[in-house]
Amino acid sequence: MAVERSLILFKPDAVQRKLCGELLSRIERKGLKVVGLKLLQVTPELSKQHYAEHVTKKFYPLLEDFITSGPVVAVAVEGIEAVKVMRAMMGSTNGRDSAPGTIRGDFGCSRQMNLIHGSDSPEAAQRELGIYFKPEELISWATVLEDHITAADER
Ligand code: IDP
Ligand code: MG
Repeated sequence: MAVERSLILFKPDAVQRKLCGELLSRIERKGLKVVGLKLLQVTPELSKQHYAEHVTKKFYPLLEDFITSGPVVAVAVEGIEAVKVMRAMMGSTNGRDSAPGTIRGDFGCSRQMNLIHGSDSPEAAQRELGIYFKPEELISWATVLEDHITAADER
């Protein structure tokens, strides 16, 4: 199975609500590996680049206002099928519909202010990681716990 990387953002609402530690803790406890991490301010230009697929949509101006309203935490997450695993942990887009146990289901009740972004495919992840991280900011490292997180035939 493929080891993937996903671009995760803790959105401005998560930073404002002091939930970054909780969200990072969930990622770590799941067994995923953090290979990049930074606090940054998203600019309107960066928002348009990131959300290129949504720029022409009616809700985009509100999304840009929201994502540029304060700092975000960008996290590069690595693991077997990391894209799918993160999307499942995040829950569906609207926090009011997200299942309890998911990040959006446990902490959110908004469609827009839904705490976290996660790439929706390995191809999107590659593009988005390139927007938020320079190659040298992504660090490959080995964990001694690997043997206790996945079986040899899954790697
Ligand atoms: P996703 O984050 O679950 O992949 P997308 O449909 O890709 O959801 O939308 C990107 C982001 O835009 C959402 O996470 C949410 O913050 C915001 N958003 C999506 N749909 C709406 C809407 O109808 N109104 C306002 N904001 C929206
Ligand atoms: Mg999306």
